[in-house]
Amino acid sequence: MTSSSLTSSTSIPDEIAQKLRAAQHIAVMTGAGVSAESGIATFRDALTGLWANFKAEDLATPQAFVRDPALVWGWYEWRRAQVMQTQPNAGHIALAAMARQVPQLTLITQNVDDLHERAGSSAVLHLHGSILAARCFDCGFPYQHRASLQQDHAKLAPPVCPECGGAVRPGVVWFGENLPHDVWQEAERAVRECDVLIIAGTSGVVYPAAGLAELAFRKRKTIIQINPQATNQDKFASLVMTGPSGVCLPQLLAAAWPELR
Ligand code: BJW
Repeated sequence: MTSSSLTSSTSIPDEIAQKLRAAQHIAVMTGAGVSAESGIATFRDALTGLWANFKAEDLATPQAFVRDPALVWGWYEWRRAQVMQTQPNAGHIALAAMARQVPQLTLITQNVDDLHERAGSSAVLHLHGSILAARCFDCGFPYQHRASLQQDHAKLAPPVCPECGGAVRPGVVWFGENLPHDVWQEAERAVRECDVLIIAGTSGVVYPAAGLAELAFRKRKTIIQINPQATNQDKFASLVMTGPSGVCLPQLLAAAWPELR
C-alpha cells in the first residue's frame, strides 16, 4: 500500500476505509494524547505548581519514590483526582463503537486512566498499569486506595502497607520496571495477528510500547497513525492523520462504517 498523509479536515482514502471495514482483527494502541481532549495533561506536557521544577520522567521512577515518597505520591493523588473528574471524549467513544463493528478489536493502551473502559471498551490491555490501583512498594501486597477528589498541589505521605509496614505506591509501571508479562504478550500477539494497527496520541518514544509500531511494520500491516504533531513513527504508517484523536477516530469510524453516521 502506498503511504499517504492527511489533515483532519480532508477525507479518508477509500482503500483505508475498505481495509478497516474488511478487517477481521483491528489492533489499536493509544497514548496520553487520546485523553488530552478530556482535559488530562499528556505525559510530556510541562508540569505545574509544586511539580513545576520537575519533569514527569524524573518523578515516574522507583528511585524518585524512594528519594521523596510524599512528593511522588502527592503528584499521583493530584493526577488521580484529575482522572476521576474527567469524562471520555469522542476518540474513546469512537474506539468503543469500532469494537462493535469488527469480529475482533484489541485495544492496547499506555494510559493509566480508565477512560477507555468508561467509554465502553472492555478487556483493555494496560501496558503501564493503572493509576487507580495501588500496592506495597516493598512486598507488592495490593492496597485498596480511596483517592481524594481534592486537587491540591501538595506533598502527601503514602499510606502504610497493612501487611509489612512498607510504603504504598501507585499501580503503574515506572521507568526501569518490567511491563506486566501477560499483558505485554497479549499486545505483541494482537499486533502480529491483526490486519490493521491504529496508533493514536503517542509520542512513540517509550519502549517497549513504541516497538509495537516497528513490529507491525515488519509484518507489513496497514498502520494508521493519528497525532496533531509529527512523530518518529510516521515513517511506518500507510496513513498519517494529522489532527486530534477526538476528531480523527470518529472520522475513521464514519469512513469505514458510513451507516453509523
Ligand atoms: C494528541 C493530542 C490529541 C496531544 N490527539 N494526540 C529501548 C531503547 C531506549 C530505551 C529503552 C528501550 N527499552 C527500554 C528502555 C527504557 C525505558 C524507555 O523507553 N526510555 C525511553 C524514554 C528512552 N523503558 C522502560 O523503562 C520500560 N520498561 C522496560 O523496558 O523494562 C525492561 C527494563 C527493565 C530494567 C531496565 C531496562 C529495561 C517501562 C516504561 C514505563 C513507562 N511508564 C510511563 C509512566 C506511567 C505512570 C504514569 O503515568 O505516571 O508511562 S512513562 C510515560 O510515557 C507513561 C506513558 O504511558 C508513556 C508514553 O507516553 P505517551 O502516551 O506517548 O505520552 P506523551 O506525553 O509522550 O505523548 C503524547 C502525544 O500525544 C504527543 O505526541 C502529542 O503530540 C499527542 N497529542 N494532543 C492525539 N488531542
